[in-house]
Amino acid sequence: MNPPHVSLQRGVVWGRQPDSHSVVVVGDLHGLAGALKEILDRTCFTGCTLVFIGDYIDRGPDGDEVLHAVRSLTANPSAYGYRQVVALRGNHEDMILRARHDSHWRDCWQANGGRRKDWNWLCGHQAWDWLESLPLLYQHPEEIVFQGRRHHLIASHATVNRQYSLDDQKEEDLLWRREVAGYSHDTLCVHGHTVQAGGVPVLQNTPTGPVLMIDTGSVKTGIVTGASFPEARSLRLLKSRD
Ligand SMILES: [Mn+2]
Repeated sequence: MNPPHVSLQRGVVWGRQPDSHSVVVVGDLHGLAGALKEILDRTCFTGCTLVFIGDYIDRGPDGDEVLHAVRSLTANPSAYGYRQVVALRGNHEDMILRARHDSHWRDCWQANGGRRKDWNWLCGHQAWDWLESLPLLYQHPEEIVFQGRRHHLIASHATVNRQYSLDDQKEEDLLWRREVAGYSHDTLCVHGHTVQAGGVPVLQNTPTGPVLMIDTGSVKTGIVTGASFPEARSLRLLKSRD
């Protein structure tokens, strides 16, 4: 059943149709398994790299199904026609992990849309260690093309902090920080965590570099976005075929 304010779920691929030289970064899902299915229908068996930005659970109706799908995809990406699948940890995963051991965090998790069936899925599938093992930061190994220029691509649930090197980012920042500031002019930062109320990704060209915010609201708007970027090497390949 959908939450009362979401009558329709949509999974939208933003940018170029992915192929084997693409990376697709998927925003906050919050239990919208129907929207996830639409994104998977558009991206599976393309050979692309798929990166989930975290927040699989809470608020929406089917966090257990989303967890199941994300874990299956990360365990065996080639079975679904992906080059690689990476699932990052979001602040809602952080809350449910802390809620296991701490009643304050249990209250916090419940107050933020915690759902018993997500908890039950993690218990029933003995998936707590898997959830805890999820990384906080993704750096794509190839340069991508964004707005006609080559960029490095980094993705994390909340925002990176350019005070620190990428190897030395703080867990608290990557899970919770809302301040939007680019990392460098040749790096595209892709983040979730902060809802973009219009239901479309929002690019912020900050004085320190570009940041693309891709949490398109899920349980508020019904829209989950997968942002697709071509690798720079794919354009070289296209040119050499001309
Ligand atoms: Mn979220």
